[in-house]
Amino acid sequence: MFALFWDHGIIRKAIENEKIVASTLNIRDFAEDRHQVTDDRPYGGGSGMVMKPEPLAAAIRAAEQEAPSAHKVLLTPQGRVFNQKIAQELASCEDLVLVCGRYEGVDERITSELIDDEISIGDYVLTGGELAAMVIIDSVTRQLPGTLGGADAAEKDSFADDLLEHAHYTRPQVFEGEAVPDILLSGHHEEIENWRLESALMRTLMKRADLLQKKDLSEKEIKILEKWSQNIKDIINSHHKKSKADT
Ligand code: 4GS
Repeated sequence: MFALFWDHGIIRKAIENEKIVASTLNIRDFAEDRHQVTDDRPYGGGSGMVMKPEPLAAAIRAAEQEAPSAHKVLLTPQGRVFNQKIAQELASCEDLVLVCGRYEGVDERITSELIDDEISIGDYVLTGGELAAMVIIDSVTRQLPGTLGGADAAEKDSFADDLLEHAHYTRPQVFEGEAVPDILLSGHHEEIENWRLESALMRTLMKRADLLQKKDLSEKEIKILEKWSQNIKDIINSHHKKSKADT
């Protein structure tokens, strides 16, 4: 699963430019028996299998040999829900060991004895932790200096400041009858920045009001929200006046 992941785009560049070093261990290779069994039936009965502790422990310890001070993360729906803040936190770790479970789950003694941190990429169930690990590697890598094409685009990202991105446009100027906003063609950098902030605020209000609720608003942002609020009040007011005049 990881071979394709390492081989494309920004992750590939990050590896080529030695911004990250990445490798995988297959838990199966740490099974002692001839059939390389890594799962077993759950104590207490029931359906589904559990990951055996011995091969998993051996694999984690082998990873630790490579990176003794690594932060060891288990990908599991039981974990804290991943977000940009956690991505930044993990980006500050020198080394990470990401443990991917299969089957119904891992033996609890692995979690309690060998794992530092449990992370979930969201409230849904995957067939394995590998995709979750890739999500984490992807978002953590792009936090590292020198991994993104542009002049550190990670700092301008949505979520870094609890705002969604402003609307984006590229050529052609008119696409299927819809034109690019004039202001973006004007060359007035300050007005363009103001437009982008207003666009970002509007999109966040419409699509993710929960983000705006918890955000630390700047003076400028409050001014914009107050302007909208006043506009809406004016509209409602004139509507009331009209209704009164009608009766
Ligand atoms: C997640 C998740 C996950 C749980 C792995 C059942 C196979 C599966 N991992 N975020 N066993 N959501 N893991 O669903 O990280």
